[in-house]
Amino acid sequence: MKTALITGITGQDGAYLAELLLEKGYKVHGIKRRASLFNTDRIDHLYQDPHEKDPRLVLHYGDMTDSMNLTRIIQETQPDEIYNLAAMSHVQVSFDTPEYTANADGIGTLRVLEAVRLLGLEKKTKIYQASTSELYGLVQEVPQKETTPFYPRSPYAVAKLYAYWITVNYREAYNLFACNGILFNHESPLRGETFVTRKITRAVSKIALGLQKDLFMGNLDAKRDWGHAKDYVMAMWLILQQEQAEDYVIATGVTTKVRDFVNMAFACIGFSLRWEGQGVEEVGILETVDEAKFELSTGMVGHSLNIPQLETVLVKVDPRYFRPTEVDLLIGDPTKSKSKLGWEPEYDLKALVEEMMVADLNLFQKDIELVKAGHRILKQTE
Ligand code: NDP
Ligand code: GDR
Repeated sequence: MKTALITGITGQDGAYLAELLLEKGYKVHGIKRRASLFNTDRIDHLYQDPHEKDPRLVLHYGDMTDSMNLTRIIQETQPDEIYNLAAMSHVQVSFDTPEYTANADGIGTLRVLEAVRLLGLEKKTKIYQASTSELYGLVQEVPQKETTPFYPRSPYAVAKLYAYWITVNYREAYNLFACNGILFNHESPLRGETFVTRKITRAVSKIALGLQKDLFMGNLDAKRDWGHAKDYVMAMWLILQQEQAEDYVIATGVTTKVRDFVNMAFACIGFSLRWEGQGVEEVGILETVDEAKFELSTGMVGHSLNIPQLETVLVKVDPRYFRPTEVDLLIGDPTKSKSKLGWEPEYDLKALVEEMMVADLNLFQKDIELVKAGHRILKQTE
């Protein structure tokens, strides 16, 4: 039985990867942070009672800023594969917490690599580093591939640039099997609530259910190459199953504007928007409603009173969500991963948006029931 250690197991990718590795018969160790509330929602369905004999999923308290802790966990678990997914992963928040981001995302990666080296595990342990398309930043070349020069545009991306190169350096200097997966944006119903796709699918679901009036957005013109997290964790695993340690771009090769993601989410509930104005003045206005689709998607037959009136402004721009430096265009070239890893994504963007919308509509429908029964107070704004 192979043993894997996942840092960031409580995050979106950690949850999908843990599920995949358990399916493949691995023993999975994960590092979680101590928090004042439980923070394991995404992996609770995988939980195994530690009192049972030989549980295949084991969680350890730890933090990327604590090298002694990381070294001890690696020594105790003796992993065949480490997936270093833990990071302060929000680009905008990294402008508010640049030093912490550098420590956790940049030096944190060094701590993992150095622990493997110091423990003499160079020949045993393979390391996957969660690198990112944010490294490309200011456009140098499109589509972006493994050889495209980097130009990071945020404290997050700069920290990840250090992590990328220290991974390459440990591979070259110490012959570690250490690889960067340069993953473009990937989303899912498990995506953190403040990333743009999930923010949109949650808000559109709440608007559909009459729980929210409008949606405030930042830069609607940014373009992203969005895939599904489930497809992307498969690529992580494939990267560590190769003979040679190499770096790979994982992307769909299709780019879409944030505004079009908003349109696609509203289309799932039968709404079409008309966009007027420019920059901070831009608004998305409800132009038509397909009532049959609305009723089908929300299950609210006979309750169509929740449908806002035509010509209502549903989307506004709030400059608060603009970043000091933006990444305007990301589009990846997955040729190498397709040919060398045999990786093929199963989801396209339409299927991804639909899955996220169905999940969020379900979530808030359940919330409404809990509120009605007096078990929960629903936050009106976020
Ligand atoms: P999430 O933000 O959903 O998850 C991040 C994980 O890291 C969480 O488990 C979080 O714990 C943990 N974490 C954060 N800081 C620390 C710390 N100091 N010590 C220990 N654990 C910590 O990210 P994703 O799952 O989306 O992404 C996984 C990785 O891939 C990240 O490194 C991200 O930067 C990178 N990436 C993501 C892409 C994407 O589109 N999703 C694209 C390219 C790269 P907690 O739950 O307690 O917050
Ligand atoms: P990103 O993801 O910065 O690409 O990083 P995010 O979803 O936060 O932003 C994507 C684009 O949408 C624009 N945008 C908004 N973003 C947010 N969060 N909220 C808004 O209201 C909003 N309005 C417009 C942003 O300006 C940006 O252009 C993600 C993270 O998962 C990183 O960890 C990962 O490395 C990269 O993807 C690849």
